Amino acid sequence: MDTSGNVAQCTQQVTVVDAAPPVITLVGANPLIVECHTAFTDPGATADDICAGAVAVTSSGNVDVNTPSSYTITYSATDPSGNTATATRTINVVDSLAPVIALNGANPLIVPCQMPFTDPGATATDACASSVSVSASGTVDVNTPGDYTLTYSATDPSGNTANVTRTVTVVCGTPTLTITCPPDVNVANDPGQCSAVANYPAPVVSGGIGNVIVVCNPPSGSSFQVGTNVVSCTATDSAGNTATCSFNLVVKDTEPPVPSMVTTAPAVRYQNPSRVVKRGQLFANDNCDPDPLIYIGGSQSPGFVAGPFHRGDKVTLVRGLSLTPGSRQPRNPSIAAEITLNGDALIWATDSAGNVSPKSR
Ligand SMILES: [Ca+2]
Ligand SMILES: [Ca+2]
Ligand SMILES: [Ca+2]
Repeated sequence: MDTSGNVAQCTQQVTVVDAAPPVITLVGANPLIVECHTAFTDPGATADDICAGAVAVTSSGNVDVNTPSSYTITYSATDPSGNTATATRTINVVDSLAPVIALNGANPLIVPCQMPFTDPGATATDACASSVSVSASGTVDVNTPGDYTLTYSATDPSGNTANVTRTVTVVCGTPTLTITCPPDVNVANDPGQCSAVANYPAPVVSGGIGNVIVVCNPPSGSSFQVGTNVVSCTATDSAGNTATCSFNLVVKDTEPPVPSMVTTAPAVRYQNPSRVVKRGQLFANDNCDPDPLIYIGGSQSPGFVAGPFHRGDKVTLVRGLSLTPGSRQPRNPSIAAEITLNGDALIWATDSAGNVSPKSR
C-alpha cells in the first residue's frame, strides 16, 4: 500500500528442490580381505539422504572366493527425486595358507641295506589350489648304514610353501621275515548254532626289521560258519616287508536234528486194543540243515525203515499186531505214506552232516 492508499498484491511461488544425492556408508572394512575358500558375505552398506532420510541400497558385482583376485562391489542408492549416489568396495580374495603335505609310507622308514630303495613319496593338498605338486630332495645311500633325511616341499600358486622331512634308516644284516601259521584248527559248532566262536594260536614270526605286526583275518575269537574257513595271516615289518601264511579253521556240525510228530487227528483204537491208528505231521529242527531227513521204524521190527520224509510230511501210522514187518503204501496224495508197524513207532532224523538223532517214540 502506498501513501495514496493503493494496494498492490503479488504472489511468489517457492519450489523446494532436492538436488543432493544420498550419502552411502559402507559397513565393514574397505578394502576387505577374504581368505580363499572361506564363506564370504557382503557386509553391505547404508544410505542416508538429507531430505528423504534412509534410502535403500542396491549392490552389484561378484566375488569368487575360490579364486584369489581383487573384486569390486558397487553400491547404489537413489533418493525419491532421482538423485543417485554410488560407492565401491574392493574385496581381495587371498590364499595365505601353505599346502598340507602327507607322506606315503612310514616315517621313520627303515630299509634294508644293499637293496634298491624307492622313495614312497608324498602328496600335497591345498585349501585354495586344486592340486599342488611335491618335490623331494635328499639322498639315501643303501650301501652305508645310517639315518638319511628326505625333504618334501610343496608351493601353492600364491607362493605359500610347506616342507616336511622323513628319516630313512638304512639297516644291514637283518634276517628274512618269516611267518608260520598254526596247523588246521577243528572245532564243533556252538550249541544251537550253525557256527562257532573259535580262538586259534597266533602265528610264529621271525626275522624282519624293527617292529613286526601280525594281522590275521578273520581274527581269533570271530564267529566261524560250519565248514572250512580259511584264515590268512600277514606279518609286516617296519621296512614294509611282508610274509603271509594261511590255515583252515574247520567248524563241524556235531548236533543232530530233533524230530517230532504232531498228531493231527486223534488216535483211533480198533477192535483189537493193541491196534491203533495215528495220523500226524512230521517235523525236524536242526542247527544247520534246513531239510533234515526223517525216518520211521517199528519198535519190534528193527530192520524196517520207512522214509526218508521231509518237514511237513503227513503220515498215517497203523500199529499192527501180528502183521509182517511194516510197509510203506502211499494212498492219499496229501499223505506221504501209510505205514504199518510192529510195535510203537520210532522216529529219528539225520542232518546233512550225518548226525543221527536218538530214536524216540
Ligand atoms: Ca536427496
Ligand atoms: Ca594355499
Ligand atoms: Ca546239525
